[in-house]
Amino acid sequence: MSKPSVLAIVLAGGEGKRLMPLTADRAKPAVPFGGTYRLIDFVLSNLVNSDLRKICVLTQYKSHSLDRHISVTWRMSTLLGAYVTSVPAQQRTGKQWFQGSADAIYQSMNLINDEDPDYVVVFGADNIYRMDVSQMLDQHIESGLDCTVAGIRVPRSEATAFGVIDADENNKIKTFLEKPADPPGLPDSPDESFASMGNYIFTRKAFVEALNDDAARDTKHDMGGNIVPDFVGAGRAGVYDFTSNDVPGSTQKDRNYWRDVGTIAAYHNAHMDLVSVEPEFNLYNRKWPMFTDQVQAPGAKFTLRGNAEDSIVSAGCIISGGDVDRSVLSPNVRVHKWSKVEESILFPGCQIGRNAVVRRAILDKNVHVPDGVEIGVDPEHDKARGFYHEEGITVVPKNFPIPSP
Ligand code: ADQ
Repeated sequence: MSKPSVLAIVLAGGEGKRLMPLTADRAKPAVPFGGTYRLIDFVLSNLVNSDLRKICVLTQYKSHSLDRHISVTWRMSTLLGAYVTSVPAQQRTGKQWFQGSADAIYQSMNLINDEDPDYVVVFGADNIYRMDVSQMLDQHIESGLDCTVAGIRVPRSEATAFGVIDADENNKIKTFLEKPADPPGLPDSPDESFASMGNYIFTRKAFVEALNDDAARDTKHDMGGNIVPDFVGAGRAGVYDFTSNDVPGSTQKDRNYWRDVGTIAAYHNAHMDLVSVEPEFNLYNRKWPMFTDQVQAPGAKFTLRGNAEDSIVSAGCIISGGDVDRSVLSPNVRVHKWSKVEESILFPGCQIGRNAVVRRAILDKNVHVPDGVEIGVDPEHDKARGFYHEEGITVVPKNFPIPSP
């Protein structure tokens, strides 16, 4: 059997309002993660590792740093039939930006027509996980259905943020409720719901028809709100159970890890997992590598008894006499004498002065903490200085000028 042709579309237009101020200047998929990555690197690495190499990334909101990251890091060879291209909203069908995620694809229909694929893979750009997409594609093709949705069990209390799936024993979806106020639990586990991961595979012809039908109707033009329920209503949708996914090199612990890092607390938590001794999400699996742009910088340097424990320290950092504990340092960070950085995430170019304290904080790019300044020690003081503070975590916006004490 000849290999099916597949076009992958990555939806990367999300604003990420709940990640403010990290999304004040960049789209959510461009938010840095794990020291050197951006959120979008995870879905793109999964697609490329799964041998899906024709990829269009649909962008919209504050897409400059996202576009730059994609063109610098992810450019592939069209000669080899492999490409990752970012496609900004183009107002092709009228004088408006994309309405919802389905409209984003409808307005970019030329990409599907040009590539002429048998199947279209549509994935979100915001989640941290490792997945062999070819296993989901195999199930989709074998089922003969038009739409397959990836599903994962989540705590019922969190399921209001997701599409909730009820499927029969043959994985055919019976009902799909987008962000229900009172999500149903599972028969074998009432405190859990079966949630859509926002990752879909469609048979091309049926997908194009569904997008055209939806465009002609007065809907929200949303993938989870409209397109998927349409396929479910027609009895043409199945679910792919993410727990059956098996990625080379994954450990029992990091198998089926999937996180939405859409809030500051969830984002911080995911980083604390990365620096734990046995993390749930293992960045060091060389059989399924996560790719990103590697900065041109020398190795991290530790001088004057500078120390880092249970931490990720990226290239170009210098820890001169400071103490770093359970933290993630992006490239080119400086930590000076007698300072303390704990349970924090420091974006590129941050500098921590002498005798400074940074605790349970996220410092966006190029934040310079003057000598003796404390961040994350007194929440009221943090707020008074114009920092964000929520659920015990302080966030200092990009380039924020912090006065000396
Ligand atoms: P949400 O994540 O809330 O729920 P949405 O805000 O549409 O849905 O984001 C989905 C993806 O589309 C994200 O990657 C986002 O960046 C992107 N996106 C949103 N609007 C876009 C636009 N106009 N142009 C381009 N890209 C856009 C969805 C599903 C739920 C599912 C969760 C899982 O609707 O059913 O449970 O994802 O996280």
